[in-house]
Amino acid sequence: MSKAFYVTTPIYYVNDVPHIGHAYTTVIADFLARFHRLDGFDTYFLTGTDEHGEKIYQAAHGAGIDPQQFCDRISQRFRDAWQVLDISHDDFIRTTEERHKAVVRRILEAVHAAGDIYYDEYEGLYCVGCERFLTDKELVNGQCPDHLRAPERRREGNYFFRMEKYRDWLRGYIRDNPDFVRPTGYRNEVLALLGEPIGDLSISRPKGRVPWGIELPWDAEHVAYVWVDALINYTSALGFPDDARYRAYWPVAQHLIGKDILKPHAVFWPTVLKAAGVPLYQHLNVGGFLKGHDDEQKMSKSLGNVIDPFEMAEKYGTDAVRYYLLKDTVYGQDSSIGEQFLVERYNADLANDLGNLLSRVRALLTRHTDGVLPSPSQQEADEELIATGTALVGQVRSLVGRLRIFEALETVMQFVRQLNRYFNDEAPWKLAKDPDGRERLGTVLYNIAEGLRIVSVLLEPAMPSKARQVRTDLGLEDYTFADLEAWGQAAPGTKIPPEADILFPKSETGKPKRQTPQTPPKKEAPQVEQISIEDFSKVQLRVAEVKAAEKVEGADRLLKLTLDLGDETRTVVGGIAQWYQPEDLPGRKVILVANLKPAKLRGIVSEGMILAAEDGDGNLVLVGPDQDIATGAEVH
Ligand code: ME8
Repeated sequence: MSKAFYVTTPIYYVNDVPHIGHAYTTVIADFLARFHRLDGFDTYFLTGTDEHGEKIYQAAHGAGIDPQQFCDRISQRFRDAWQVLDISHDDFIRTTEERHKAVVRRILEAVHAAGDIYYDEYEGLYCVGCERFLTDKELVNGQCPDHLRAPERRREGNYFFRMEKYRDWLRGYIRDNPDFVRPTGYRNEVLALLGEPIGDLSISRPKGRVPWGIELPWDAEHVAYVWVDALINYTSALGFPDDARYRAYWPVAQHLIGKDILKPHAVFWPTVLKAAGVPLYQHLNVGGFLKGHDDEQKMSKSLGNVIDPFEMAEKYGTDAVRYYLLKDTVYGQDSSIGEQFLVERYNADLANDLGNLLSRVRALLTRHTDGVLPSPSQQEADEELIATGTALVGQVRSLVGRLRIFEALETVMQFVRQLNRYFNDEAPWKLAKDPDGRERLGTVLYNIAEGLRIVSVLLEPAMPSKARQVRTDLGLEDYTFADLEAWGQAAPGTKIPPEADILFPKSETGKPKRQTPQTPPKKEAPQVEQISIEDFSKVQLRVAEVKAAEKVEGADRLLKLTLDLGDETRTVVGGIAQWYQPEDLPGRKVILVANLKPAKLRGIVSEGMILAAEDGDGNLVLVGPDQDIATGAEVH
């Protein structure tokens, strides 16, 4: 294999257990690794845990256990977490492993030998959360903006790396290599940082204060500063400098990080590599933060605003969580996430657009072609579908190459929607009833199955097991991206299995068990009385947040809701029990007709009415604000 791909995640600190932020970066790395494997790249994917330093030492102390035992325990939790999320890493490095320590010593030796290390006294503001000295400029109201704590003033004897010496060189390198740090916003941030003196970097801690680290090769009274120790993992895991993996993968190394650790990766790491005479990595890919829907801050355990990805995986399935994280965030930018949005994405893209199409085509194949993929005879009406389907892999490849992951997935989902339109336009269920329609029926069903084959391979990096299920349900095997450029590779004559589980069962989500929302059948237009704007203005509509919901005893259709309007709380009874589970409603914003005369329903006084839309089959969907807005807001 000639093409190689090497992707790394940050190695996560073991003072915290795995959370959604870790999961996010790791899922993106896994997506890229799986994508490149399917695209014929010799791929290596590294993750791991960062186990030295003051923060970990303090955490182990706090837990009252030996630091190594503490690290073993939490590191294992990361491994377990990655198993739950179906992460396909090739290696998991721990900085307390001997293979890592040896490389740290070797690289520090090289920098020392180059004359770039000296000893000095240092005084500065240290943030233990960041494990680094912060400059005055980095503080917001005297606090570290990431950890919301004031740093400590410290003075101690440290070894220093002559980082400032490499500033001009690094600035030139980043200017000449526009893709070295991406997206561009972060590249500009680094260039701005390098526009002013960056000083030298303290690379050691006296063992008397921080005993938990790797001893410096030339002074056993000091241990390596945790960031220098940690960054070196990207090379130690490859068996730097002699292993074949190092030679194969290091030249194409791509790091994935969150924006919180830009400076160590974009400034400390390249300058240390340069001083040690080691070539630089190829790309630094910087992701934004995930935030809870109303949060300004990133999610983190210490800030107490965490959504648990493992709980979500249990509830909605691993692939749904992976898909959501990849599809509803813009890589490089901050994104708001929440369970409600996950459910919406699940229902719209996965259960409806993809899952329903698969089950509809399977049902027709089973009923009308003996469960066998027919041999197609294409017509002009099929050309557009075939052209889009075969162009897809190229488009997706180009988008993923530029880390536009959500757009890549959206391009695939657009094709899924095109397949749905084709299905509806060609109406195979009607063709089945027409004695002259058999051949056309076969072609239409074949094309949908073939389209789903292409879709399944392109979705596999995001949803490995559901994508395979799409193929298994159609009797198809695995493919690579090379098999997606020509239409017709699903072999006619393939037998589909008679039974299959529903791909994305709606009931799993605890949400309405509606079928695909379809345009309501056109009814005779009812005679609707026109009203004036004055009439309408009599109706007071307000945004309300559901605080609690429960079933009304003895009434199958009714739910009793407690609504918050900001300035008051209301009880409202609504006929939505068939479509909504009570536990799914709290936190949801709805529109309330606030000045409706109270009415008694089943002994409960209902103080208003919530709005819902109804389709031709009598299914109800709650109406809510398009974006988050203050509770109590008036609707005009
Ligand atoms: O910084 N949104 O480890 P760490 C998105 N050990 N990503 C988030 C996030 C959020 N709310 N919170 C965390 C360290 N992350 C060092 C790294 S590497 C040589 C050493 C992700 O456990 C994001 O990728 O604090 C961030 O960079 C990383 O977790 C920090 O993990």
